[in-house]
Amino acid sequence: QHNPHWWGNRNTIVHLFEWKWSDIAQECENFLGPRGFAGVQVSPVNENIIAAGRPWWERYQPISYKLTTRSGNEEEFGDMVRRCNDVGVRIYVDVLLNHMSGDFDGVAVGTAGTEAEPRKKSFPGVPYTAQDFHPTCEITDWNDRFQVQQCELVGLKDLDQSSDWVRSKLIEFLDHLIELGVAGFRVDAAKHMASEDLEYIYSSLSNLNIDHGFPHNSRPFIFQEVIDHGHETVSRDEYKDLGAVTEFRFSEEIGNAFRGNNALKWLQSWGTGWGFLPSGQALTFVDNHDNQRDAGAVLNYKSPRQYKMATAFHLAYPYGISRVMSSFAFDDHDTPPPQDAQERIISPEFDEDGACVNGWICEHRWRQIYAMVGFKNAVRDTEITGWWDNGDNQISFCRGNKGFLAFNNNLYDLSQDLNTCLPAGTYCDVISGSLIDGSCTGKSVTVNDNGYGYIHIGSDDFDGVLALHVDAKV
Ligand code: QV4
Repeated sequence: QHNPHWWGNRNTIVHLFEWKWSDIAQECENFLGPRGFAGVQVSPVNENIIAAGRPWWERYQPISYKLTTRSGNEEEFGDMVRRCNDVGVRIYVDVLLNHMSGDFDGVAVGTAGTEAEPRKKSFPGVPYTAQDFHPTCEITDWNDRFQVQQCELVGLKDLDQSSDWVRSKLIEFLDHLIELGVAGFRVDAAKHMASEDLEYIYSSLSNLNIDHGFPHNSRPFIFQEVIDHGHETVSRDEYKDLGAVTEFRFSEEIGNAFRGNNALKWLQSWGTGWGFLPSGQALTFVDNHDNQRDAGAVLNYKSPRQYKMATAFHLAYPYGISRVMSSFAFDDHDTPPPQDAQERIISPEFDEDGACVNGWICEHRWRQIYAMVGFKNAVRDTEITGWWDNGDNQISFCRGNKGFLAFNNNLYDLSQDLNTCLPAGTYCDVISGSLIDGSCTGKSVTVNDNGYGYIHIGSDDFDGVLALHVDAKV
């Protein structure tokens, strides 16, 4: 179930982390559809515990499968899915099949008002009782398959997916979302469930809803969160044939390269040449909602220059199923999403350039990022050709004769004639500006009859990347 069911030539998924359903519906109509985004990964939709201070991660602690959270209720969710599908933007839901909530003193009340007693493994809203869970134990050895798959991930009550009852409740939940028109699922903590159990669940799901424009017999797209740095006992390979798998090494290595820990020239063999999963099985990202919060190699919005370069490379190099992150500002692991005094999530607000201003970062609205979403659509189905590098941190390449990219991550200028592979003409660099009413607000590059153009990226230019494509010809 590897087909994301994209519409037309679209290519890129955006994770609108913690957004409300009504805001996503508007974003599909006003921004994502017009800009050519293919789909949205939304935060968990089912009822969760209420944690003090409302950290984002409370949504990873389910209480029931009622579709009421701080993002909205079932009616708002259904309205969002329909409106996004109407403008060719697919919805993928982050689903928690591995566990319910962690310990909570006394009776917990969820976001839909349902009561549960997590310590007793009692979730009457489903209902689940203690017999539906694995016995409690802690994961201390991440290379012990039993512990990883049958003990509790950070104390979250671990469902037994081999049980018929648990399977039936999970399938019912997912089928309900399919009925509402979603195109697929991000499966949280997939590594913590046996692949045979997941195979049973995925293959039991309904086909996608034809009333939402999906062709007959379309299978739900599945992408599974499996963190595999390369030497894990429970490996990505056990899951990759069931659906796509998050390729965490992509995120780590692209961060390393654009932080300057690894010369960009080595990116020539990017993808399977680096030991990553086959392209059609890899869900790729520069950062996700977890690893953007960890220190280390991974880049996030707090290093904007390198982040934009890494994202440009991610979207320009033909490898993987691409997802871009759209964050809210955070100081630490527990920072809640932008909320008001009553702890209701607030809607994003935009300045005159369309950038978010009130605590939402909205990387997907940064010109350098949405322009690359357009680039990826424009060059779809072309190969990498004409690779050039300076033996260090300056590189360029073509996507067939439809697009050209150059990067400068050296501390000196890139200034020379390079093969852009493009038809002769003048092109607008969609990173430094935009093509508006036929004129370019940023750098322009004139390509001669041999496909060569003079490329300049100063070491102190605002951005270290330049991108040309056939849909932005002056
Ligand atoms: C605490 C202690 C535990 C103790 C437990 C006992 O830390 O040691 O066992 O109490 O009750 C929150 C708190 C965490 C707390 C836990 C249970 O942060 O301190 O445990 O709740 O009360 C998100 C957050 C977690 C959060 C969790 C549930 O990241 O911090 O835990 O939601 O709210 C591995 C997995 C991978 C996983 C990744 C984080 O292989 O699958 O760790 N990633 C996914 C999601 C992630 C989510 C979960 C899994 C859980 O992407 O966002 O965790 O659904 O790599």
